Amino acid sequence: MKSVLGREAFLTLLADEGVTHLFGNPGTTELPIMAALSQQSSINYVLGLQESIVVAMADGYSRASGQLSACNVHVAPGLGNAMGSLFNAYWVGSPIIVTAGQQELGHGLTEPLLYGPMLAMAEPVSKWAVEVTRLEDLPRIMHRAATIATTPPTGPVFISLPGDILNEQAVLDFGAPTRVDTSMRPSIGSVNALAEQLVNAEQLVIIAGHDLVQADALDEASDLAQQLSAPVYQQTIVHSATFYSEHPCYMGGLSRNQAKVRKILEEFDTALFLGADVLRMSVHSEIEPLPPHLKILQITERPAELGKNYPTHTAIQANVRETLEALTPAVVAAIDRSNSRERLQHRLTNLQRNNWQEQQRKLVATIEKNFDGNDSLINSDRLMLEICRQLPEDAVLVDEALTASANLPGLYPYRDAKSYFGLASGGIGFAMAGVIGMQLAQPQRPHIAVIGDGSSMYSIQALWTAAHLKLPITYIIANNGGYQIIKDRLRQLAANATCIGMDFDEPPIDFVQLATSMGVKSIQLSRVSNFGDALEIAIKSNETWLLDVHLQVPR
Ligand SMILES: Cc1ncc(C[n+]2csc(CCOP(=O)(O)OP(=O)(O)O)c2C)c(N)n1
Ligand SMILES: [Mg+2]
Repeated sequence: MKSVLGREAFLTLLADEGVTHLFGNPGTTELPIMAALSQQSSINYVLGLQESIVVAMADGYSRASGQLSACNVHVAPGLGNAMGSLFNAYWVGSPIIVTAGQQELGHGLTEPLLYGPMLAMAEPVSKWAVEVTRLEDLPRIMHRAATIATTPPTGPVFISLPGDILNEQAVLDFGAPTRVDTSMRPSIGSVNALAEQLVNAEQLVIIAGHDLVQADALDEASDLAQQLSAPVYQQTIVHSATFYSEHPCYMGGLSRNQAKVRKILEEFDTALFLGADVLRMSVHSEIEPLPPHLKILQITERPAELGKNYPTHTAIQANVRETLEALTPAVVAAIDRSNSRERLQHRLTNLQRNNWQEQQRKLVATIEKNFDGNDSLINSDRLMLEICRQLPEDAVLVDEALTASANLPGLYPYRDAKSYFGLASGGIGFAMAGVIGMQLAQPQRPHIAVIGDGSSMYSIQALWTAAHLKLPITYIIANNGGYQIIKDRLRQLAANATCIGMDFDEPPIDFVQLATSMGVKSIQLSRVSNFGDALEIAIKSNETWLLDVHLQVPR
């Protein structure tokens, strides 16, 4: 064992935990880390020009790779800037080690510039928040942080790094990483009982959720649905590709509208929530989305989601993929035992009349019908259709376009678990930076991010990082000149209200100039044909592009 500086140990420990990129924004309290970075070659530093961007990049990296990521923000005000992004990462369960430099131990007591209670700030949005108070503890803290972050329910952890700890030298035992094996199956008894419930249900529905993406279990979920000929809906909050859209059993999203959800679920007697939250909603409604007669069966690795809001008949804490591997054969056996195959297959014929593919066909026809030629001005549905038509097979689509992408889940087929990422927590401003982390995690895949003009402006300076790293990302700004969704909701609340503070018109925002100023190629478009051509050029260029698409907005 040799003597090392704390700052060098910090980077070595990150590398030992499998971290390859450190997303960051430096200040004086991070200088020790910046000094150490220049002495090593295993960790790439990715500069973000504001801390919310730094954390969103790490979040994007973890969401796309499923792996631990790391980021480093500046002391209290920097962590403050990062809170919105940390909220998003916590909500979606991204395993991130978030660190910040802190003033030297004891110096904080005198309340110098920038000092603040970082642990108290980070705690509500972290699985664990800790300050290193002895260099000897650094290896244990780093390894424990990584273990906590990566163990389901996964999520970010926060470590405060005082300057004197980073600059101190000591002989350290570096320890080693631990990854907890949580690939747990329920007991055979539970699996068989669940299989019976599923086969004997008169009217069964499956709700596909986020755990399926995290566990990469889309094949397994498809097999189960196929065997049961059960309709599958996507969970209420759409933020990832939870099921194969073109599967004959797939019916589309449940939506976040209580009345619609209630109407869909009303006709079933049993619902299997497969790695899904049970009806997490957005805005309040007097309507209860869950029909009282519906029997809930739920499988998730996130214990706090089990039986959280509703009595749950069967609540299983287990890995969805492992459970499905045991459950589907048990279901097949139960079907054979009860001679139910014919009854179940009959369901499939009914489903196919109105499944996702059929709905998509109708939606495309409606959009086409309202379309008067390639030279026409583009509206949001046409924009989404063009994007779907042009996307290369292996593309990743990142979506934060709010009203403009309302019909996107009905048009864009999810074909693998890492092909689509949407707004998760409701906190906007993720996508501009998130797509950078995603691109770094899946570098062989072209990335296209469609983002509302309003949402993009929360983190527009992420463009600089994309340009700096020369990333093949095509940003598409769905530009409707303001906060359309807020306008729509205000009109629902008070029909005659004037929309104050929701338009970007005096002056309008010039996205082409913004992009150009940060080294990103850009063009403004408003016609369908021009958009199609520009998108093709942008995707093929292998460079960062921003297409500023001015949309026709219905008044
Ligand atoms: C961090 C954060 N700040 C504010 C909001 C409130 N909000 C939700 S949607 C929205 C407007 C989004 O505008 P844009 O991206 O242009 O989409 P559009 O509604 O125009 O389709 C705002 C301000 C939010 N959800 N999150
Ligand atoms: Mg807008």
